Amino acid sequence: MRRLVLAALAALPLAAAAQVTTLKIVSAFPENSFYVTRLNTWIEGLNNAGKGTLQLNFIGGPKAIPTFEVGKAVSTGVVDMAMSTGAFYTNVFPESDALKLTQMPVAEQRRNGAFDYIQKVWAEKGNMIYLARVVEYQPFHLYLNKPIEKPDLKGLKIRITPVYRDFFAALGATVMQTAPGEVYTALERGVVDGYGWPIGGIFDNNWQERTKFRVDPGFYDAEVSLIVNQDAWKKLSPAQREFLTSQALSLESRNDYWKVYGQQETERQAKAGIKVIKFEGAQAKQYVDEAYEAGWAGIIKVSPQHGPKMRQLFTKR
Ligand code: 173
Repeated sequence: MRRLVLAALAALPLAAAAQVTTLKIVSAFPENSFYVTRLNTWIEGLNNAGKGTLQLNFIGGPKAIPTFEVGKAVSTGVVDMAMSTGAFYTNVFPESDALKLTQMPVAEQRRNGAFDYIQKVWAEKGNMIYLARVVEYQPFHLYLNKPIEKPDLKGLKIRITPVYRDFFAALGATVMQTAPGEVYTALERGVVDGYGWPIGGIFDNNWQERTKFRVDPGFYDAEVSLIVNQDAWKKLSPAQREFLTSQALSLESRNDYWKVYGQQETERQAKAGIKVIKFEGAQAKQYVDEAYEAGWAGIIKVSPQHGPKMRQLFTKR
């Protein structure tokens, strides 16, 4: 009897060691993008700190799971986690694209009820835990190879994702959706006259070689976040959940970095010879106002249930 107890006790540390969980994570952005570089640095730190508890296994980018399939893969548990933007998984639930419209930092969203609301919708409609926003302070811009004199895109073919669809269509553009990985080829072949993208990142895949103009001002705020399959999340122990949350929060708390990155990328674009088409004064205000009007109209149309509440929570008063 005593022997049995001792044997059971001796087995305990082994049982505890067996509690290491490895989660599979993918990126909806290309393997060689700066977003992924930063993600991998974070994963490395997490894996060091999480020895014996929790490990992340980076499976890859769109070569592993295509950009617009990543949300489904997380929702169904094909992978446990992803770094994506909501625009890439409107095929799971359409509210996902609303995160581009937030007008306050995610730290404030965590205080004003916006974050709680996002978590509720993501869990109910996407079977996802919305863990942390890892990109912000990155306005979107329109990049062009043909000049325009006013906010009028008639006769122009523009590469989009759901992020820009309603706004660029409202300005008269013919729109064509592609994943980031297909932008260079579309520009090279002249299939599009321009594209939407945030202020940072166009150099990652050499788009500067095929870009003549950037239109200012920017609009919205690029959102890239970490999402977790809800079933995988529930299987984690409280300690593992706490660890993953604190690691994600640590990355999120360093989002001020994106302000510096935006500055650097603006300068780099100028050095690369990209000219700025700048709307000013009332025209600039009208351009940005129209972006938000068109964006919200699109969200509310597909989600009369959550759109109005999100608009209220996401809009700066
Ligand atoms: O692919 C895109 O243009 C897009 O929707 C996006 C969203 C967030 C960050 C970068 C790009």
